[in-house]
Amino acid sequence: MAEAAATALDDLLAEARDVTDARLERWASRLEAHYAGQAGRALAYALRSPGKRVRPALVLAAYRSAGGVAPAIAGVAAAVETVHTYSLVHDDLPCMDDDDLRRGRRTTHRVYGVPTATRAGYLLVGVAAQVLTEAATDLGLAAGTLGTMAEELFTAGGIEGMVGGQWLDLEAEGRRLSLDELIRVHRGKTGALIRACCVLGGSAAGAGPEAVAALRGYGEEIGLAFQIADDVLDATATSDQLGKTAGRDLELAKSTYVSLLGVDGAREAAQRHARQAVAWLDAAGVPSGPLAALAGYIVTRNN
Ligand code: GRG
Repeated sequence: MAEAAATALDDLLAEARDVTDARLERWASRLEAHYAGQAGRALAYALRSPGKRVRPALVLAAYRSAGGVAPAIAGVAAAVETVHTYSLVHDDLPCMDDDDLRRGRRTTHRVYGVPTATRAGYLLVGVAAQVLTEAATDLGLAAGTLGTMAEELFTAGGIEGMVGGQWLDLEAEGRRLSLDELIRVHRGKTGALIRACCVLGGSAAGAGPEAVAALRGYGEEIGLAFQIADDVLDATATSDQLGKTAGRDLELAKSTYVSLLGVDGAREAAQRHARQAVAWLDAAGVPSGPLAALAGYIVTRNN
């Protein structure tokens, strides 16, 4: 039984990688053709970088838990991944985390220079909107549904979500945050986009308000758990395992779950939020199988 569940999770993660990579490859080729020179190459380099595609897996699982069956949901997954990719390109810039390594390769600005990588990051925000619009057309969604989904995705990526959380994170470097302040940073910087994956999946499937609320609650909890697990990995894994420089939080004197609660305390907190995530689905009668498996993976992953 446990073996079958592990295989199903592996299959879901592999499928999310395959279908998202295929969509992103299509956009990378188009953009390379459209923007001659460095800009097009930098955009394509970023879009082709091999991520784990956890966010796409959440979109697929949330969509199916709400009864969706169309393969074109891959386009919605690719739209979220495009926003995530832009955030990684900018996060690695010298004015932010100043990193050389991402997803096992040189960061975009190390290859193409800071001005080009900065421009490529901004351009990806508009590309994400195009990817989402194309997906909505492929799925045959009504304009109102696309509007709701676009609002969800770009609010999550904006000042009330990812950008706002990153802003707080940058301001907090070298300062000890309280747990409540840290939760605000994590929920914005990482949690908001992860929550959006779950809501977008539900909306694309035409889920009702109760199911969408449960998916939002699940996403909120699992988004926080994801960043707590990231804090643990930064402190315990190697750069080879992570494909990015390990130990950066300590170097940058960042407050993290590990600095506040220790590795064991952080692991326990991540597990608690993963359980709370699944409880949201169970309470609303939303089928939780693949989403529960993803919750388990998110807090036990080793990269
Ligand atoms: C202008 C203040 C300002 C911000 C711009 C840069 C930025 C927006 C936001 C940064 C958001 C960020 C990088 C949050 C960290 C999220 C995170 C845990 C990333 C790692 O995700 P994984 O493990 O990585 O899914 P892969 O590579 O597998 O996709």
